[in-house]
Amino acid sequence: MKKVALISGITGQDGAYLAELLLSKGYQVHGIKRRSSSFNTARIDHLYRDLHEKNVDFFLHYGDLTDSTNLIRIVQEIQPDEIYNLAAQSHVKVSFETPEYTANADALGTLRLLEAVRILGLTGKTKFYQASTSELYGQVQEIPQNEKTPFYPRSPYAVAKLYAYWITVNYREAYNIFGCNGILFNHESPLRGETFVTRKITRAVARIKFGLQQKIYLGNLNAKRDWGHAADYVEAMWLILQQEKPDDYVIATGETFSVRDFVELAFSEVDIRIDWQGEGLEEKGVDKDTGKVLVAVDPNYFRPAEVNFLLGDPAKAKNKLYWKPKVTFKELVKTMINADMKEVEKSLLCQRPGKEKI
Ligand code: NDP
Ligand code: GDR
Repeated sequence: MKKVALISGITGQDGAYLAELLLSKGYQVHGIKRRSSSFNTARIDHLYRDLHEKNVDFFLHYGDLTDSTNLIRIVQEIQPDEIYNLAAQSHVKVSFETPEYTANADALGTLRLLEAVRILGLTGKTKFYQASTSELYGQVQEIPQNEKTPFYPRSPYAVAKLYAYWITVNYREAYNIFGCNGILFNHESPLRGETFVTRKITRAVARIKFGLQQKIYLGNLNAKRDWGHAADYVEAMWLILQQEKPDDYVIATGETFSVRDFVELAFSEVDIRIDWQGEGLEEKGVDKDTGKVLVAVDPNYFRPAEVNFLLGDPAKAKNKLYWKPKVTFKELVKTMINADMKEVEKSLLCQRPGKEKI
């Protein structure tokens, strides 16, 4: 019998990598997707099979984490062995503008899924993975951050995720659910949403290189993050649910870099060297060879409360899960730049008359 997994947030970055991983391991994979007026399945279209074909192992269900009855019905129908709760309003800055919705989807959404498992009497069968986050550490209380570091969330997103973290722990203790938190530090990839800082930078660098954009506006260049590759991190999610006992794990690289470092490295991948001039709001990134301003600071991208520094300690994951990240920071930046350079090239070819149509 194939193992059955249900992934909420399957249309997102992590959902796409995780679905691919679980299919490669022989799982039957079900995903929850939201109804949208435009296509929202671009990241998983390559996994989709016509349901009339034989031996289809990939299924999508319409649903939403704000709709309990829908979640109960899906869980009842699928009877999953494993649930990966990846769905969330995941943008920290946006959560300051939509705090109530973020709490509803990210905090109560987690409760709704856990309740579905409990109400349906699946606590002994269904394992539950919660997508917890390094944002829980917020205003960091110790360096580096591990599973015992106190939390101090700094955004409506992080506060909602704090509830989700503890309700997962609570259902484990109260009802014996195999519920686990993966406290994942930032992880990126060519599939990263375009408004997160890494992808925003790599897209802009590619467009600037091809002359489609003059410069990029960013917020806090000093923020430091522990950045890994999403493909490595979904492997950790799976490992967390394969252990004998449910537990919580920090997943990180153990290295931290600033947004400025990321910008510099991204430009250097396309042979542009950046010189930093000025300070604070006046800081600019200038092309060393041409003198053109390529990076400027726009305070609109500042957050009402910022998380300035994150650095994870993945020792527990290394010792217990035998997990370690494969992709280095430099390789991550290179992979993302190469992918965005190809995207821009492709879009340019499509526009030029007389060129081969793609
Ligand atoms: P994305 O933003 O790429 O994906 C989020 C997914 O959640 C999308 O499929 C989105 O659907 C779906 N979603 C949003 N709201 C709802 C809702 N109300 N009901 C159902 N589905 C919904 O996030 P990532 O893949 O990067 O992250 C996955 C999870 O891990 C998130 O919970 C995030 O908060 C968390 N996390 C991410 C980290 C990272 O660095 N990437 C680090 C730590 C935690 P749609 O496509 O329709 O928008
Ligand atoms: P983060 O990711 O908030 O860490 O949350 P994001 O890439 O949005 O920001 C990282 C840091 O870069 C600074 N920054 C900017 N950020 C954005 N988005 N746009 C800008 O122009 C910009 N300029 C500077 C930010 O201020 C911040 O300090 C991500 C999400 O995936 C969460 O869901 C997840 O939980 C955490 O990572 C771990």
